[in-house]
Amino acid sequence: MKVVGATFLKSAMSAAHYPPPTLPEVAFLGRSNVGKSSLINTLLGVRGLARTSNTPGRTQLINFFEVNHELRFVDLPGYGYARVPQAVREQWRPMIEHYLHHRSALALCILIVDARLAPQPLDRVMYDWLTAKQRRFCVVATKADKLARSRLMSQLKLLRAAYGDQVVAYSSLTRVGVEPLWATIWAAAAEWKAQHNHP
Ligand SMILES: Nc1nc2c(ncn2[C@@H]2O[C@H](COP(=O)(O)OP(=O)(O)O)[C@@H](O)[C@H]2O)c(=O)[nH]1
Ligand SMILES: [Mg+2]
Repeated sequence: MKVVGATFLKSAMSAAHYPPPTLPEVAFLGRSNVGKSSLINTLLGVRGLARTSNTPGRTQLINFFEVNHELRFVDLPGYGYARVPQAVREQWRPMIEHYLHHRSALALCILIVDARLAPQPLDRVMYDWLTAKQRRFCVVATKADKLARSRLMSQLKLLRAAYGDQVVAYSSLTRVGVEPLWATIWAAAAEWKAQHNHP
């Protein structure tokens, strides 16, 4: 798909501030600093739309972006950053859980993991949770450019053993994985539209 227009829509903390659930949404999840903002920016081909930074844990709101007036990207706050104050961490869980559990517009979740690391406990928690909630989701292993090919292959094997065969290798630097990820997004959005009698 060609992205012709991607705009920031709004930030929200609670359901009252979500946009109306009129378009299929793709939600992005991952530990702080995993490369979530970079992934969103490279998918959309817009630099700096989702803010990339070296100060993880700062974005503690749900950010909505609209793509081609056809679907929305939802940037969920990153988890697992130790330096986030306890009070903020306690807000995180109900905020994310409410969105993931109740949002009718949610067509696909993208769980982003670090290609270099063994399955991380918090990622497994998210994986189990998405599985239990029967949400449609895929797992993306980003920063793939940081690994030599043979090492990437062995890491993918490890990650696929934990998360299933659908783990996609991704890099915001080389853009490897952009095409297959868009194909997955597009399929999920089309299915959502068919189920919701959307034109
Ligand atoms: N080499 C490489 N660096 C990346 C990649 N994705 C993100 N980064 C870097 O990792 C850091 C965190 O990225 P960011 O997108 O802000 O992570 P977020 O906290 O999950 O949103 C930044 O310094 C990025 O430049 C990638 O695919 N390859
Ligand atoms: Mg970010």
